[in-house]
Parts: sequence; structure tokens; C-alpha cells
Amino acid sequence: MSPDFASLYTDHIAAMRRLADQALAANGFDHLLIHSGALNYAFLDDNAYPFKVNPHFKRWVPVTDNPECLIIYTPGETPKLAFYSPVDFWHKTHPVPDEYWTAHFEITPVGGIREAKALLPDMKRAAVISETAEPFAEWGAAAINPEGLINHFHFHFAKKTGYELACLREASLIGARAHLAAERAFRDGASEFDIHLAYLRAAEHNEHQVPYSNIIALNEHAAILHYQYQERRPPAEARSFLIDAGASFNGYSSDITRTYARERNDFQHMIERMNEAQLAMCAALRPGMPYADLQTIAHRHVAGILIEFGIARGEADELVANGTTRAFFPHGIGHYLGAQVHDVGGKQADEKGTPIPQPEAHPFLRTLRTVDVDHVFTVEPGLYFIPSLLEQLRATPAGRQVDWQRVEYFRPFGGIRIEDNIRVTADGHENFTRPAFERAAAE
Ligand SMILES: [Mn+2]
Repeated sequence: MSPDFASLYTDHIAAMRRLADQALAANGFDHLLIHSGALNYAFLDDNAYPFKVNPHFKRWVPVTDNPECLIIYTPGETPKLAFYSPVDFWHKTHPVPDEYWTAHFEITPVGGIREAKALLPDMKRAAVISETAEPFAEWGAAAINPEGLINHFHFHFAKKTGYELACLREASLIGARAHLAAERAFRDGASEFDIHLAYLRAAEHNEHQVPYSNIIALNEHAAILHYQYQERRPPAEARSFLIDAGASFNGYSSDITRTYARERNDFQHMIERMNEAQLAMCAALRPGMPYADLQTIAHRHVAGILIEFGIARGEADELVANGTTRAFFPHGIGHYLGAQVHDVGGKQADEKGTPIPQPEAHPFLRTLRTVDVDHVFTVEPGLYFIPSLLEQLRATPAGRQVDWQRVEYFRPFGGIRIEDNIRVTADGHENFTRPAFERAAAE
């Protein structure tokens, strides 16, 4: 059954308005303006970069592909939307929308942002959230992107509304469909490039609509954490495949990673063990738990796998303490996910923006908050054979506990990452990704 977006959105916009009321009052403003964004141009060129909407804007309205729109909100009043709908014979322009969400706005078509001037409130009392200062500075805005106001929003964006959760589930389903198509292409012996195209086709996304650049990595490329190219020819032997790719729905993202082996070998066995460990990490989540605790749990699991596969000797806790696991698992266990792939507010202790200090042991962890009900994030442990980090490890005393011949066996497979999208509930968690794969496989 597909979700009832009309009723979910009605509650969502009410929640957004309540949050804006509080954020404005706490920061001494009477009005809020949110610009959808501007087209930006390449240096010395008349080609624009792909449009990326202001993430605040798409949280209010499911419009992700139209620059020069403006939301104008005053507490207690119906929000206004100046909707960019110019006369332009070079480009397709958007007609004024008429959808489930539009009754919640007073919509006025404009041919450019400057035409929104007729709709403005008292700008001396207005805060603006916009990537460009103009024309708002010229219009006398009280503040553009005031930190206190933005921190207030970002802190509360961690907790998702029912509408946002429904959008995230849809994004997971689209992503799962495309992941299955990519796996089939890998099993058929396709190149990285052809796997990438199979993914986009199944997701019905173009390059600009995926929430981040696909990572499509065969063999040793899987050891490059953000591998950014796609080889046009298949390798002589495709041993392994790591794919980190997401999808978008109404501007909300999924962020999913899977790893596959071609043969039934020790690497395949290691993937299965990582998969079990990843599910155990998800199961450890509870409201009230500092997210950084999950990082420690993940390192212990990685240590266990290194011992089980004869890669390292010793006790799991020792391998965590002496830095061995960090050489194999050098990134954060996950991050908030929502309208932004690395969603905001993960390092704020409160709505004022007081920073949570970065733990020395986890320099790359993006989420440091205590997890709470309806927080959504990724859980993405990894285990890689990264030449530069292995060399460093080998030069330390801890390197003597590593069986380097065993490392040589695994190196040609690159590495493993398994990533699901998780919502914390009162008594545990909801995994968006696993049921999405089941549903996509049954379609
Ligand atoms: Mn991720």
C-alpha cells in the first residue's frame, strides 16, 4: 500500500511551521524567507552547474528542480510561495503546481526572484535562508543565514516527521531496485560504467538526481573509500563488487552500500560475517544511546572478523586499542540521513549550536548526538585492504600481530562495506533498507 502523502504532508507542514515559529521567536525575527537557490555557472562559461536546491526549501515543499522560488512565512499566516514560472522559449518552465501540498500555500507565479518584492513583509524583521545575498541584502533583510536560527532548525531536523519517514522509505525502495539491477549487471560481467548505467536506468534517475555520486567499484577499487570513476571496460577477472549508491524521493535520500563476491570463497564468507555483524550493530541501537558508542561496537566486530579469518592475532579489545582495526576500518560508522545525505545537526549538543567535542579516537565520525526516536541514520561498517594504511600498520609494533600473507590473499578483493538506513524507534529500530530489498526482489 502506498503512503497517504496528502495527510502526511498536512502534519509535516504544521510541524515545520511550529518549528519556524519557535526558531524565529528564539532568535528575535518576525518573518522567514527561504530561497530555493540560483543557477551557478562554470568559470568563464555560460553553462550552469546542475541545480542543487537549498535543503531548507525542499523540507517545506517537494520542489527540487526550480531555482528562483521564494517561501515567505510569517507565524500565524498561510505561507506564501513565489513560484518561478517565467516565459522562456529556451527552457521548459514549470507551470504553477496543483498537488496535494499546494493548498497549504498562497502561490504566486513570478518571472524572476525580483518579482517577489510585491509579496515581502517588513524586511527589517525578516531572516533569510539563501545561498545568495542578493536581492535580499538590497531589500534590507535583517539577517541572511543567521547562525542561531539555522542551528535551531538543524538541531530539530534530526527528528523526522511521518512525511519525511515515508519519503525516506520510498527513497530506499527506489535504491533497492537499482541495487538489484546493478548486482545482475555485475554477475553478467559488465564494466563499472555499464553497472552504473544499469543502476541509473533501474532507479529512473539521471546523474544529477542521485543524491551523491555513485561508487561503483570492482576488485581493488573497492579499497578506495570514495572511488569516483567508472572504467569503461570490464576487468579480465571481476572478483568483487562494492556499490555505494542512493536514490531520491521528494528530495529525501537513501544511502545504501552492498558488497558481492563472484566466487564462493573466503571473501564471500567474510561478506556474510560482515553482514551478520552489521545487523547486530543495528540491533544494538536504542534511544538514549550516544551514537559514538556504535563506533566502538563496530570496531569490536571488525576485530572479531580479523581474528576469525586469520588476519590478526590477539584479543579483540587489544586490536581496537592498538589501532589495528582503524587500519582496516578507517571511517565513521554512519551519519544522519534525511533531506541531506549527510544530514545536519549531528554534532550539536543543543538548538543553540553548542558543539559536541569530536572524540579523539573517532576523528571522522559525523554523528555525535545521543540517538532518539525518529532519528534516521546510516549504519555502514567497513573492512578494507587499503595499501597506504596497511603499510603504516606494518611499520608499527601492532603490525607484528598481522598475518601479512593472509592480507595478500584478500587485497585483490578491495574491501567490504554494508550500509543500511535506520530509524530509531521507542524499543529498537526500523530498518528501511532490508524490507526495500525484499520488496524490490518480489516485484
Ligand atoms: Mn553513507
